[in-house]
Amino acid sequence: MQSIQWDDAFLLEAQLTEDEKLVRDSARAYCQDRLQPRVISAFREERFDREIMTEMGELGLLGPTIPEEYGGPGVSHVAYGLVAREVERVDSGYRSAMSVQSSLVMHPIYAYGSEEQKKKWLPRLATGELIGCFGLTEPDHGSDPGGMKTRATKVDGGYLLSGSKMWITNSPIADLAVVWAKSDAHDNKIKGFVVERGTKGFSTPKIEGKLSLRSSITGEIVLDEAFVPDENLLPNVSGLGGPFGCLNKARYGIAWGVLGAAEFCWHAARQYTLDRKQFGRPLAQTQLVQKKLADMMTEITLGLQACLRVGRMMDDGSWSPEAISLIKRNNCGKALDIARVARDMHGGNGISEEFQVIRHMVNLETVNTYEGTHDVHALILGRAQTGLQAFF
Ligand code: TGC
Ligand code: FAD
Repeated sequence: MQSIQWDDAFLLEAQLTEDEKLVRDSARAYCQDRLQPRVISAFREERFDREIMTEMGELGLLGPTIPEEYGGPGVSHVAYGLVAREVERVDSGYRSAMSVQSSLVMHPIYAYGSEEQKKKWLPRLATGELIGCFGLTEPDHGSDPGGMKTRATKVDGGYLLSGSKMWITNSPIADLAVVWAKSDAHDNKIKGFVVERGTKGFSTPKIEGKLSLRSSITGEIVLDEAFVPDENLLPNVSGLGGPFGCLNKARYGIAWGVLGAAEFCWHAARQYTLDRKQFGRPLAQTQLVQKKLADMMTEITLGLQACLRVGRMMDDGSWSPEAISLIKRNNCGKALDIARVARDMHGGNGISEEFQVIRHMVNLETVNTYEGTHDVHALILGRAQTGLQAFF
């Protein structure tokens, strides 16, 4: 028997390999030393600093699971999750930039691209020299991407892409966009295209005025007969399984990431209530506060253990998309609840940028929505156990 380690009750640390701990430690040092000092002003000014991508690239944080021959470090899915947790401990917006590049841009090029495409783009995406974005959602098709209107019309030597994508992380600063469109040359099936900056008819207006995820840049993708050459079609995938294959990876990273944000809020609430006295004693010495701290400790401990389990399943090939939906949904919902309660436990200070919990709280509203809303993942889990489709 041992006495409990309050911030690691199930000894997650002891379940990691030495390599995973090394990756995590280097990510943690970078995030605390370089990202944390920037984030309050970045959020206030709605600013994403472009150099963050090259800094992350130098440390091997972009495309962590991509093999070395294509410029990635080729580490485990668990290591990738640990990186997401450290980045999101600082801010969900920075984790967004990292996970879009890794899971939604590098992964599809790696998994569905030709050898030439992998060699051409992956090493430069891994260093952060190139930034990518992922265009699936449209103004009228969010939870139901299968209804997308964006079309690829076959012409001599390539395709003309027309349509628009909405709410696209990184699009205003992206050098290339992985765009999903229905192709007339492929029985109207969904195909993936890499659209390069500078293409005529391709523009990426910024979406202004977000009150959540303000340290991440978000935009549209507008395609007005944008010509994409044949060699930019991702040849090895067709149908919705293409984008969903990428979402599996990104949703998995998010499940770890949000617990980093939740841990920040939990630790902040614990310290604040230890320090703050009302009615002559620390707030932490009241039953209501201890119950809240106990709930935070429980949900975070359980959530991390679930992430580790699914990460090991991804590494040994026994995972399922529904297992990822389960942790994405659970951990986002729990992290959002924890952030809201931590905000409350800070009293008036809880609304100040200085204490940071409200920034995590409003960020987590987005994370609970993107990559499949909380309720859409419930429908995925409902279908998995009943065999009945309840989306429509
Ligand atoms: P459904 O009939 O379920 O499936 C159609 C085809 O897709 C395949 N599939 C999957 N394949 C791999 N992994 C998965 N997770 C898959 N889910 C489905 C499926 O096998 C089928 O293949 P085939 O060959 O038989 O055709 O499709 P549906 O139209 O009924 O879909 C329903 C639903 C709700 C599950 C789905 O559309 C959904 O998940 N909606 C949520 C949309 C979403 O997550 N969008 C994310 C946009 S990207 C984003 O938010 C990035 S934010 C990034 C950041 O900043 O961090
Ligand atoms: P809707 O689908 O209109 O949903 C609205 C509400 O209806 C939700 O509560 C939902 O749960 C509910 N609902 C929907 N269908 C059902 C149903 N059948 N039954 C019951 N309830 C239902 N997309 C990308 O492609 N790339 C990106 O990089 C990207 N980045 C994003 C960044 C930000 C900051 C944000 C906010 C979004 C981003 N998205 C991105 C889009 C995101 O994935 C979508 O917002 C999300 O999938 C939900 O789609 P929607 O906004 O159209 O909402």
